[in-house]
Amino acid sequence: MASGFFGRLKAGLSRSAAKLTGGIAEVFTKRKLDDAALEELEEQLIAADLGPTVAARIIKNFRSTRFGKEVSPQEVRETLAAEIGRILAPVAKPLEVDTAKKPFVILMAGVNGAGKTTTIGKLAARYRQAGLMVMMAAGDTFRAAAVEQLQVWGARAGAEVVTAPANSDAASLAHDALARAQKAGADVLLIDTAGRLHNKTALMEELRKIIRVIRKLDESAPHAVLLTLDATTGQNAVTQVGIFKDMVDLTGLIVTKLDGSARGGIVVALAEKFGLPIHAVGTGEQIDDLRAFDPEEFARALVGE
Ligand SMILES: Nc1nc2c(ncn2[C@@H]2O[C@H](COP(=O)(O)OP(=O)(O)O)[C@@H](O)[C@H]2O)c(=O)[nH]1
Ligand SMILES: [Mg+2]
Repeated sequence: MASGFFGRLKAGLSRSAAKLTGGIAEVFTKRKLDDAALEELEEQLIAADLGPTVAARIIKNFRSTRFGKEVSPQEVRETLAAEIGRILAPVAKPLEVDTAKKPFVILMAGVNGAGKTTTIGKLAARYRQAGLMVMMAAGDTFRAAAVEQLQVWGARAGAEVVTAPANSDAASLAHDALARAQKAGADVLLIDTAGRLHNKTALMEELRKIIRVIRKLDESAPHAVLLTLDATTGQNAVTQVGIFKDMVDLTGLIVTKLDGSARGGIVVALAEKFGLPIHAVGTGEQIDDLRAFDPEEFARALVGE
């Protein structure tokens, strides 16, 4: 299973890796590591979405250990993978569901299209497979299609979906859903939300209100506040974390669409900048395309090892 996952992740990240390693090969074919080479490498790292801070740190490391030496692209890749793995290791934390909470409440935030609803469906399936009773709240009440989409995932995963009529208050729906989940003795409640970032104040108020009203039923809820990010948006994902962090106390991230994206490097930038746990990564649209985040494998896949 691990090798299957790695194969899939590697395939998914092949475009990111091609971008990064293609650049490295160009810079380093039979070449001494001098200032010009380091500068070019730094540009490649930034172009691969690792972010300026990570790029600078990697360059500093290369400079202190290899300056003036002839370096092969293979050596550069290995050093990069090791450095990236070190940056990712502290944030790779699976989401632990505390089954003493009945239910363990997960609030899912993120902009439209990031993959919130899909990820909720995948998480629900995973928890069902682990034998947990799962419920979901269709908190994106603005779009009828969003509610239907969650119902499809509910049917697939085997989880009840609590809905409300279109345009009704998301917070009162979340409240109802938690009350029902408590009554039913559910283990996990996943709350979907809208992601209309063009109206930041309204979105912030909505998310905060959801949290306020569910705390009337369970002071300790929500037990996780996750932000779903679309890797293909590149540096924009960094901006989004900043915005959502100001709205709510995020407890972790899920990065989607790493399959076929050329921007997998963004995960490294996110890890370095925020230090928030990265609980899982999305590698496709299917129900089992959600994987625990393994820093070493990710680092190796990213450099095309
Ligand atoms: N390729 C790929 N597509 C994804 C992934 N996660 C979600 N999607 C797709 O992205 C689109 C938006 O997802 P959705 O869950 O509706 O986003 P939401 O608006 O945040 O709820 C849908 O077409 C999903 O199938 C992923 O990991 N990989
Ligand atoms: Mg949605």
